[in-house]
Amino acid sequence: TTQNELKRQAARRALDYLPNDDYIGVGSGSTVALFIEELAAKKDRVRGVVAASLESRELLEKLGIKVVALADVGKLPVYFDGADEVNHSLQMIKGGGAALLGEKIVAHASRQFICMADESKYVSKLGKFPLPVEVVPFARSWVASQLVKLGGRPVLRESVITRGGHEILDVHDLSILEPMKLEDEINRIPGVMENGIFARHPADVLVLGHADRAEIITV
Ligand code: DER
Repeated sequence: TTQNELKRQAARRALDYLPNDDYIGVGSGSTVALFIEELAAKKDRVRGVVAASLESRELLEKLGIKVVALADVGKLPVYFDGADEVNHSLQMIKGGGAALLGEKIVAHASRQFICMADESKYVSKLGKFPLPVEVVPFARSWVASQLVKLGGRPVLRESVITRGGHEILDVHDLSILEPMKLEDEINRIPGVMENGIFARHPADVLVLGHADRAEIITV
């Protein structure tokens, strides 16, 4: 079974959480792309979709699924997104797709967060995946020095400017023992726009793709 089949397994099962005739939010990545493809067959059940990333918005529009702005819908009942890592408390590291600022905003504007991932993303401790940190470009070097003090090894993600006009530092070698504390600590560094630790607002449900089936994990 290829990783893509595991992702599709999770994406298909995540669709069971689609509300009837309501708005939903979606994030970014290849698993979400599979979810959007599966969603197209049920698009008349969806009143509108808030896309947290430009790539997802383009895919939704290509498939004729109605896209709406967060400002027009306020609170969303449910948000569907992938993750780079998710631990057993359903706290996540996200940002592999450089859309973490939009994703954290729409996730917080949603009542329920359904995370969909292939089994390789499920870990006991976060931090093997380098932590994406979105920074204001002119502050980049100073922020990097502060992240080194936290025990990280920041690497600038080459030729990436985010939707908000910022850069991404991928921080290696962090041992993330207290995800919530580190999420807040990094966001307090002046020049940091957002970071990829989703611990304050973990997922409510994890749909984990396995070869033979999708597993539902809640905390
Ligand atoms: O960038 C993100 O947060 C994405 O959700 C990413 O973490 C998941 O990407 P994948 O589904 O392609 O593995």
